Amino acid sequence: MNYKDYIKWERMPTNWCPGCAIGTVFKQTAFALADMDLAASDMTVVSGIGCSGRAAGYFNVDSVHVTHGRALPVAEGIKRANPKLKVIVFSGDGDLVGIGGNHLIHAARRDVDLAVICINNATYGMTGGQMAPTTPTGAKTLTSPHGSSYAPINIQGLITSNRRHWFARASAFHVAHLQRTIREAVEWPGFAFVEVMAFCVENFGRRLGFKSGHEMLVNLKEGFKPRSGPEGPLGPLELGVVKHDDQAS
Ligand SMILES: Cc1ncc(C[n+]2csc(CCOP(=O)(O)OP(=O)(O)O)c2C)c(N)n1
Repeated sequence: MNYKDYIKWERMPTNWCPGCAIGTVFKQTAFALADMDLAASDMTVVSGIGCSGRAAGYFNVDSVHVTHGRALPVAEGIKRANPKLKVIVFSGDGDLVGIGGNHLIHAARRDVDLAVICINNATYGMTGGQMAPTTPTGAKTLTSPHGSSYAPINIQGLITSNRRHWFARASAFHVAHLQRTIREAVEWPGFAFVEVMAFCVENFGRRLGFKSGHEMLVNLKEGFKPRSGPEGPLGPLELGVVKHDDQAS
């Protein structure tokens, strides 16, 4: 199949702002699905609420756009009802890690066979750029005008605290790596979580002094690098995969 087959063209253009990172991740997901030649009838996409969550309506497959924070339990229900389906969750950090955080802990702990693509723009983008659990310390947001005084949640630590786990960090700039990572996540038989480092120019980036999506892309390019060592946890600015399969040995 061609990547264009996975997109609902009649819904274009998307409601994402010019320069938004979500479109890039959406397109790389379509590329990865085409690379796997996955039939639309063999997969489904589930999204929660938020700008990232709008993606469910743009994939040309059966998909569900569910209430805020509830993408994982709905995805799990679909997987349990039809285990042959590849179930992909495409949603934001606020949805998956903030309001849906408890579902995340337990879906990962139970190793539910889902591929989760989390757009981490470090804010609640759709509602105006409030501080999220992923917001870096010191970052100015709508609700932390003097800078966040909290440490961001350690998503990698949370996922990899489970004996069997698959966690990846990718970025909206490093697209070849992102596409390979999404493919590996969909193929992994268990809970696979891709943290995609992204950005929100309109509701977050401008407060930080960025003038365009391009400037924020350059920031990702300069900030994040592929992991330097082959094993072990990723450093905070490293991209790569951390996995452990205790069923394989
Ligand atoms: C139960 C509930 N609480 C709050 C909201 C308001 N709300 C809508 S989108 C959103 C933030 C989504 O943030 P994120 O998942 O990071 O997605 P982004 O928009 O940044 O892509 C919030 C808080 C809601 N719709 N429902």
